[in-house]
Amino acid sequence: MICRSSLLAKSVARSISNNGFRRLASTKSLKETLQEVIPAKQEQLKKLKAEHSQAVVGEVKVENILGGMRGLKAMLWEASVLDPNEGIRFHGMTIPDCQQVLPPAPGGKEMTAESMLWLLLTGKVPTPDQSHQLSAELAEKGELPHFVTQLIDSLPKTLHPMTQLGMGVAALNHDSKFQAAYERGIKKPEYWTYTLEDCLNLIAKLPALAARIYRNVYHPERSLESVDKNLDLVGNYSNMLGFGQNEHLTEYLRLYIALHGDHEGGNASAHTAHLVGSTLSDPYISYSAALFALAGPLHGLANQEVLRWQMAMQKEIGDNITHENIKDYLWKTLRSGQVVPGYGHGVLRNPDPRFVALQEFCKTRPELQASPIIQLVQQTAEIAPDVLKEHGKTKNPYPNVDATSGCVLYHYGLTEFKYYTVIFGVSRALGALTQLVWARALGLPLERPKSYSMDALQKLIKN
Ligand code: FAM
Repeated sequence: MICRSSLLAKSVARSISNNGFRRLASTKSLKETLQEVIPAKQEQLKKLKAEHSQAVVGEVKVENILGGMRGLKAMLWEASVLDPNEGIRFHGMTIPDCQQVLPPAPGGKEMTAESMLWLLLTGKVPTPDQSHQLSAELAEKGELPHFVTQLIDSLPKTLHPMTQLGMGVAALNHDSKFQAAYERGIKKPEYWTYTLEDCLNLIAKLPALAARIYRNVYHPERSLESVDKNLDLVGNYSNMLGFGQNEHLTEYLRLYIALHGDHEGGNASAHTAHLVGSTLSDPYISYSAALFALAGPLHGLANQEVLRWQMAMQKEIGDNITHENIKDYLWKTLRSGQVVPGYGHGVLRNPDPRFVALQEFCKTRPELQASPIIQLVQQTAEIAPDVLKEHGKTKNPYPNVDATSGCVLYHYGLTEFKYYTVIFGVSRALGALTQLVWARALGLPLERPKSYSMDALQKLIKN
């Protein structure tokens, strides 16, 4: 299977290349590949500044200022761009493109987190060898320092797993190469190499950290597997969570983590990482801050909320699941002033292609098709858009990725839904940390938008 999928990845990547769309990376290492692509991007930025600094790409309306900056074109983000109608593209590639060409883990079918990370960082499709070498490099760096395991083990198990994750990630900055180099007084063009080192080190350690939190909070009686040098990042994560024998769940996690890796820059977690990183904070504390943005119910916590809500619906409806019953429950949620979790989006105006990709995964597995909670999620997704349209507030009445991400975990036995946002946090590191490398490579400045009070705004409008 691995040979077939490797060959497929190579041939598809070449055909994409022939369309002038994407180039298969050479045999170079990740750092060498980056070294190769950075000068052209630096040149592009220089040209943009020199030739187009005064070009107008949009306008700022009062509604943007009052409306959480929705829709403002005000951020540079290299790895992905989100189109309101068609969804996310990673360096121009859609999710199905990525599923076709990004190398899977040995014996698996779904793209690995490493191959997605390589694409996000370099804009190139890695060869299977490159992806596996990156897996080996990450596994080599994967164990946690003793003081972090002590810190995590000392936390009360009643502390939310996301708070624990953010604390653990922040503590890892003790060993930041970027911070140490900055204190030594390195030059600006060298910033990105130390940032890359920190980012890879952090991504490598996230599975051990996240799995330790899971073990401590939910299964303190279990021993923890150590990092297996022969496994990919997600293979190790699944193994340390205690699901290493469940190949279906491991494959689902691979897909989920890769396609959740980046969603352009304006979402709250990615933006937070960028903002904090723009002060030259190291990647650990920048990403720790991002995790606390992710922990809000309107953002990453939605996946925990969806499952809680769907199970409450299941309990109330019982075995009598009908179109009318689901519709009534949706209205009951809306009339009580709550949002329907898993629906709506700040940018998207169509069903989320990540939702579609996860649904496709479900369709290929009979056990998932037979699962009552997955069936309920699917039925809800058919009914909710019309209800939300009739309700009339939501700009996007369609399901987002979180409408479905948790129910598959639940079916396969990862039933502790308070933990789900941690998995999102492991995933989102791929994109947010990629941008930190690019921000240093391009020498992006401190982020500092201008704010106004309402009085000052009214004065501005009058003038
Ligand atoms: N259910 C009920 N009302 C909703 C709604 C939903 N799913 N989505 C939006 N609305 C309401 C919203 O609260 C707002 O009402 P008010 O005018 O009274 O404040 C109105 O519709 C207009 O909102 P919008 O412009 O359509 O959405 P926003 O850009 O303000 O917010 C979301 C976007 C995602 C925060 C919002 O759709 C929401 O709360 N969805 C439910 C939570 C959720 O699924 N979050 C996960 C998002 C996901 F992509 C992620 O980050 N992982």
